[in-house]
Amino acid sequence: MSGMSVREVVVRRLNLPMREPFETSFGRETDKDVLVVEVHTDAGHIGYSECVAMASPVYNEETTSTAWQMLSDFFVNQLWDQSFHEREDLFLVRDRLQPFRKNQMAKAALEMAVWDAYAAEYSVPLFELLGGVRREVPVGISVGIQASTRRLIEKVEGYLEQGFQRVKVKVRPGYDEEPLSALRREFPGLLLMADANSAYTLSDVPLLKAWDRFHLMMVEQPLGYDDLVDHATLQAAIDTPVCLDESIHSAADVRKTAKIKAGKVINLKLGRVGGFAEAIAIHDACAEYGLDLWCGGMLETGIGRLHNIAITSLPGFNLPGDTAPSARYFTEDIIEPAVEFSTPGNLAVEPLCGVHSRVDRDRLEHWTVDKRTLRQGESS
Ligand code: OSB
Ligand code: MG
Repeated sequence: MSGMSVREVVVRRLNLPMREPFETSFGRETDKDVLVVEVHTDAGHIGYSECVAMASPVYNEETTSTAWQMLSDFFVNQLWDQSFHEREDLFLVRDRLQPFRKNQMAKAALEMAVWDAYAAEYSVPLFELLGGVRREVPVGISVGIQASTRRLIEKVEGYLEQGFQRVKVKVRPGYDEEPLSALRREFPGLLLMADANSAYTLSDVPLLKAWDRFHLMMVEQPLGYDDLVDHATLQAAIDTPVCLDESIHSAADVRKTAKIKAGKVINLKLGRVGGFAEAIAIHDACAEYGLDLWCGGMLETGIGRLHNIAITSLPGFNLPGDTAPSARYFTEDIIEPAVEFSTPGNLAVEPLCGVHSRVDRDRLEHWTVDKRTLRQGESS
């Protein structure tokens, strides 16, 4: 057999309405401006992935538009002379994209679509291809900033009734102690955590130290998005475990985190780390250094959601992730059936040979606002 090769790549831009706005310390998202990548193989299979870059560069430096441009101008071209026989060959996609600096979300979109296509071409469940073992994974919920504490309590009550296994609240200076103490008062035994999306600085150490009284599972990315050193200073000063999100792009970052004790927990996002190959390396590094690990989210459509579930099946993911069911985000997802709880608070890891069988092509087409097909030899 000559192995899998790629015939063409289709990049789509979608505009998908969200059920409700999601507010963080860096802004408010009301609809999804998102790329979906399709990798078409010579044998006629299609691998899918979602690019989690946001409309504006507020979480990281990428945007939907820059990802579109990186893919069309630089990344897709790297696939034409590659062929994929064994699982090991899939790691070469990451290696080929590595000389280009940053833009991990754009790289991840292409890399994951190749893994997804390989799973389809060789009829192997994607979660097994990744090294997964778990068949059901626990999930928590990430709750955006709310208009009032009363509203927050109501929302959390509803989520707990649905079965979510832990609650993460978004915080920022001025919206922190009040919601956290209200939640702790209302739900004494709740697995509760806070995500600051880099909204604090070292001058807030006394404030963050005072949060020890809330017994949070962790505080996520309290300090600079590009920092590890100050997080180490903070971690030494507080009892609450520090979790890193924005600061982690590679297994090397995980090693540095462990070395200087910048945190005790890693939030892994496939897009932020450049895709599946690096995610596996990060998983292994967390096990090696004894860091806790869970899978974060970027308000994904069903395509990204199914990939998050697949990676979470690896044995080292030891805390509930942010990958909630589709209905938390969309009235109508672009996959059918949507992601739903298998049992309250848990998602089944289905043995999907790539996500193609779940993609609703009509809905995908319906929400597509722009589309570009790239083929070998055709200039962009
Ligand atoms: O920091 O984890 C984050 C959403 C968009 C950008 C950044 C983050 C988030 C979330 C939501 O917290 C996670 C989800 O429900 O997908
Ligand atoms: Mg976060």
